[in-house]
Amino acid sequence: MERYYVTTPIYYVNDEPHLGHLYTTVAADVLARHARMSGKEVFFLTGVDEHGQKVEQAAAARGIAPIELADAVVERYRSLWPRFSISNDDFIRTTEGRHKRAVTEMWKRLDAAGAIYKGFYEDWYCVPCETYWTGTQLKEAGAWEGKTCPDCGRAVEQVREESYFFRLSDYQDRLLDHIRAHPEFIGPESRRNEVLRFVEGGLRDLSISRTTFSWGIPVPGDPEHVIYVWIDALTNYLTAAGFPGEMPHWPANLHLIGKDILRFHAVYWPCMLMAAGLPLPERVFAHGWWTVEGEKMSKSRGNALKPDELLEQYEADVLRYFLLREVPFGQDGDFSFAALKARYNTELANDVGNLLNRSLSMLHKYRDGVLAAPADEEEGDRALVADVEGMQRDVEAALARQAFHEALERINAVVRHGNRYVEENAPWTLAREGRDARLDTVLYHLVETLRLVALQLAPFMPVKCAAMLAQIMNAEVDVAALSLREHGGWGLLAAGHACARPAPVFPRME
Ligand code: ME8
Repeated sequence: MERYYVTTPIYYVNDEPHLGHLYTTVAADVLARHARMSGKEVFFLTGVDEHGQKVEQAAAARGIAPIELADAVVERYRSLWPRFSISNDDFIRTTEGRHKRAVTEMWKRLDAAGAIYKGFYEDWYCVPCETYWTGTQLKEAGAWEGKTCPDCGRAVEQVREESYFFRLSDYQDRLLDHIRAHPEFIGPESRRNEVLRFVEGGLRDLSISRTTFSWGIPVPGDPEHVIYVWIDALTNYLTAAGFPGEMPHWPANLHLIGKDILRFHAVYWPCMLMAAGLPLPERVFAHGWWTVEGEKMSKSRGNALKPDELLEQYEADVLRYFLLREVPFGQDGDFSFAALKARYNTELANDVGNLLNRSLSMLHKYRDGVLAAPADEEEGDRALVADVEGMQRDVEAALARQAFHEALERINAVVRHGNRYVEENAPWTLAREGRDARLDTVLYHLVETLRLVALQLAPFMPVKCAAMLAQIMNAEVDVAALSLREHGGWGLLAAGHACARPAPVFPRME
């Protein structure tokens, strides 16, 4: 069976879950659900990143031990995801024993390959970003005068300490070769170019241990040093796959991340894997950044949207839909309640909801809810069937490129087609004129279109689609067990099948 291994980043426990975390996780969930429906053996991983100076400091500020802080925040993530129908197969914590073993083994392999040496580290460090900057980089960014972080603008501090280094520079050419030979390795295209330019500019060896704090995994044989949090964190993708044991799921098919952590995933991570003699992930895709009502989300502004609070006002599926529909995946976007309501009312209430409601209402009004076999197909019927079949191919292709917005737009096009088809065929006139065969054909085409639309929407809105399918199939439908191969063919609804009475699935938002 074909495998599909997809990951989200593991989220820092010094922060509470917010809209950005939800975004990546929902996107990965849609791909995981779609891959399962396509018959693949899916491994979908998410989790939390618990080590590092930031966490140590956040815990100290609250007067608790780092692990206490981590335990509390982990629960926030763990309890949140099921409320958004997130179907992850594993949830990793970097404080788990399996992860410590994997990171320790990773270090040993890098060391055995001659990729690690001890030296002195003299640089500028941004604690909140956990990023090191050279003096040159600060000058280039115009941040030298104020000694501020080019990314976040906060103060950087100078450090000189003994440190282990990873020979990143040794892998520059191999990495360039790999990126050039595998155009699909980094997406979207603009990010790929960004990484190419960065690597072509020259890679500097990377400091990969710290002695100034202790909340981390110790360097094997030198416990004064803890392993740099990014070496620790990136290795999670291997840990969950079984490293250093058998890894049936590795290499991952897709690391889904935000653009903020692209360099770690598309430069450091592949070089580490090359050094350790392990295969590289197939693809890293970096999506864009959400602002909220035009403003950057931040702790200091206190405007970070909390997913659990959003649930007090909106259904999870509606949020899932909006996040993936509103912004072309890969670009930045703005979250606003006005935009959410507009999208919902236009595309879900007016288009999908209306098509479902009017189709099932007419079926009940004219045929007591029972479908008859379609008779003489006309040009317009065939066009609708062709559009539905085209949708199935196009959605598949769009999701293979992580183009969620295109997939949803394609599904919506079929829904609009369905609503046009109702107007063009005017079933009320067919009923009045007693054109029974024609009426049966039109009603059949409508319900079958709706069934296949619901099937395509199921990875995006599992709960809403279960409600749609419950009415269409007149039975409870387990969306997790849907199969595109088994249920995706046109014409599977049998003559004589009775649909349930319609009940609004997408009532208008006022
Ligand atoms: O970076 N818009 O964890 P993190 C969109 N622990 N996505 C956003 C976002 C926004 N405004 N803000 C955050 C870390 N994200 C590391 C990862 S992986 C080996 C280690 C999302 O908690 C986006 O996916 O800071 C981003 O990459 C991630 O949250 C960063 O989460």
